Amino acid sequence: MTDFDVIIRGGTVVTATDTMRADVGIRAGKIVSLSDKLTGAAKTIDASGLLVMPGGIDSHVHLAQPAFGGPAMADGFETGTRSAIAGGTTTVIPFALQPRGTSLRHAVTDYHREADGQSFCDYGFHLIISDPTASVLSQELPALVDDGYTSFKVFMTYDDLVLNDRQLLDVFSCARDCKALVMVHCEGYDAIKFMTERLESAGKTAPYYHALSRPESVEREATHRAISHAELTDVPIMVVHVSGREPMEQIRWAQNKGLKIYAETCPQYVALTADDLKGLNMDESGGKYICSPPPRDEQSWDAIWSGIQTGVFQTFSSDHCPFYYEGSEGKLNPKARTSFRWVPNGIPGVETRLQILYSKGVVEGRISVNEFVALTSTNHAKMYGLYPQKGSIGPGFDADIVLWDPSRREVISQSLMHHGADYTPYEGMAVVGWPVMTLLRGKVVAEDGRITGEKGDGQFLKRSLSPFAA
Ligand code: DUC
Ligand code: ZN
Ligand code: ZN
Repeated sequence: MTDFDVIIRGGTVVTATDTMRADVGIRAGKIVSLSDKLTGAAKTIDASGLLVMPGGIDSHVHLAQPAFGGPAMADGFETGTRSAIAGGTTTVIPFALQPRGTSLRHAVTDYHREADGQSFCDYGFHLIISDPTASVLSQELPALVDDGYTSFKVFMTYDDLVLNDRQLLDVFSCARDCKALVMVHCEGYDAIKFMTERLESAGKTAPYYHALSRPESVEREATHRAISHAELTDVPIMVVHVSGREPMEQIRWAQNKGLKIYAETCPQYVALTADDLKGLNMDESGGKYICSPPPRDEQSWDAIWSGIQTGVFQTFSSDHCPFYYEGSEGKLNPKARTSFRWVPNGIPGVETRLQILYSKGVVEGRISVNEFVALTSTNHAKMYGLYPQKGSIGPGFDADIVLWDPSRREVISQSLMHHGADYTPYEGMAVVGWPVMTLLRGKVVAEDGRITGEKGDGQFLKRSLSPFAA
């Protein structure tokens, strides 16, 4: 009889608050002991020279979701979660999207069908509300929140998803009653439509014009509007995928005013720029980088870092929203070649999120390793009702762990990826720091680029209410 199923020996344990030399003892999928020296396990993993950190939690990924008005996604649950564990992420929170005119409960059932038995990592669902009818607001949402779907997402743009101001206010007010947390996509619908039509009539249809069709002012205006609606309805909100200084400053202003406005940013806003979208026509690679909000410029990177360093942002998520580049379902599909307007919006990134933040953040001296853990794991667990089951290393937490080689140098490339997409937007980026082993509830599910877990290892997570929504 051994005391532990697994001991992780000789590593440096890093949490959001502490860094310590300790062995980690695991039993029945849970961390049960942290101590100077542990013995007596069926399996011992040598972590000398490695950081032992909580598995990444990526609270913003899209899997098996029909495109925002276009082709099928490159990742369902099998490939998307396989990519997650290869990159050191052990929990993802994708979205169950309500198509207009349908019930949200049906949408949730459909997404469960996609995920159940297919997932390599644990998962929950946020609810995308595109049709806030009286019955959705008064019956479906309260019942779904009770069932563990404790966060919503609403859009201020996209033909099929946009909510008008009255609808936003109705959803915010419902969230206040249900104690759910609302994530808001802040870009103004009419301004984007106006700019898109103007650019197209001037023949400006190449991928780069996607960025010009939705400049930072469009995001700033919508961010301010969402904040004002949140203030009016007295409800906390999470502004997702913030791309640059102007929206960030709106959030900082609101936070300084005492409003409960939270914010997320993503790798593309510290690693890509609108120049990546440049290309004379669709055959050049610009379309690979089309996502919304679009990447801005290097001054925006500095602004985002200042927001990270001063606590404006609580979470760093991938916004993994993968489409193929080639082929009839890809960003180069025939209709998409006629204008940037038809290129599906989104890029893959669940597998490279941690490496980009570690390299640009910790290695380049912008954040501490403890802040890295907070931004990639702990804060997501706290924000979305998974704490203290997930998000740290200590007795009682699920043994979701990434062993991290802090000095390993790699160059990100499609050949290393496990996602379904046929490219990575970060191709050629040199990074320092790489995940070498991922454990999900005590089981080794990825090791040095090899997947050792199985489809179906991942479990659905019924989430508690967010303490940040209260
Ligand atoms: N919003 C997202 O959250 N992801 C991808 C595209 C988008 O508009
Ligand atoms: Zn969005
Ligand atoms: Zn997204």
